Amino acid sequence: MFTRIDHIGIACRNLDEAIRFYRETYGFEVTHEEVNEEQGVREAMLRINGTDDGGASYLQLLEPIRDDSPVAKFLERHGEGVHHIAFGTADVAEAAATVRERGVRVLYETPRNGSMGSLITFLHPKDCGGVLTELVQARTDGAPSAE
Ligand code: MC0
Repeated sequence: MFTRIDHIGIACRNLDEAIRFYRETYGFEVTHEEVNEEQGVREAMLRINGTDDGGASYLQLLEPIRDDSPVAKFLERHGEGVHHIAFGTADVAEAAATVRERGVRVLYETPRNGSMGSLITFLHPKDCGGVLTELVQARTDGAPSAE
């Protein structure tokens, strides 16, 4: 069902400072930046490695653009740090249905738009041992846009 770690999402208060840390400390470069209005974030994707399913694994740095967004609430409660993990799949709707059948709450009825044209959904952290978990169908997996 899942074929890679698609990304690890990291909540930060200042995206430019976080990007600088990852570049100057580890040499990771930003391969993509965008604003996702629906999710309330400005984000940067740092490609770490390719994966044998033809996709890639990234670090995703997330800065909130609204005080009522999930990342803003997380920062207020927990401070900066790992916000979620994301598994890559060739079919996010099918993977979500399978996980739902196994008793985990899927947060979206239908997949929404994620980074770089991907389709995404989230699993409730309280059903996943305290880990907010995202499922990602990358555009390279043949994902159509949710719009
Ligand atoms: C909240 N909780 C978390 C958590 N966020 N636990 C682990 N990791 C997180 N990231 C816990 C809280 O501590 C709390 O537990 C309980 O969940 C309820 O949290 P809340 O913030 O009071 O309440 P809700 O229900 O309003 O929100 C939680 C929920 C929300 C997970 C449903 O954050 C959500 O819908 N997240 C999915 C969307 C998202 O995170 N988007 C941002 C990334 P206690 O024990 O204190 O009650 S966007 C993204 O990543 C995109 C662009 C992409 O990848 O392409």
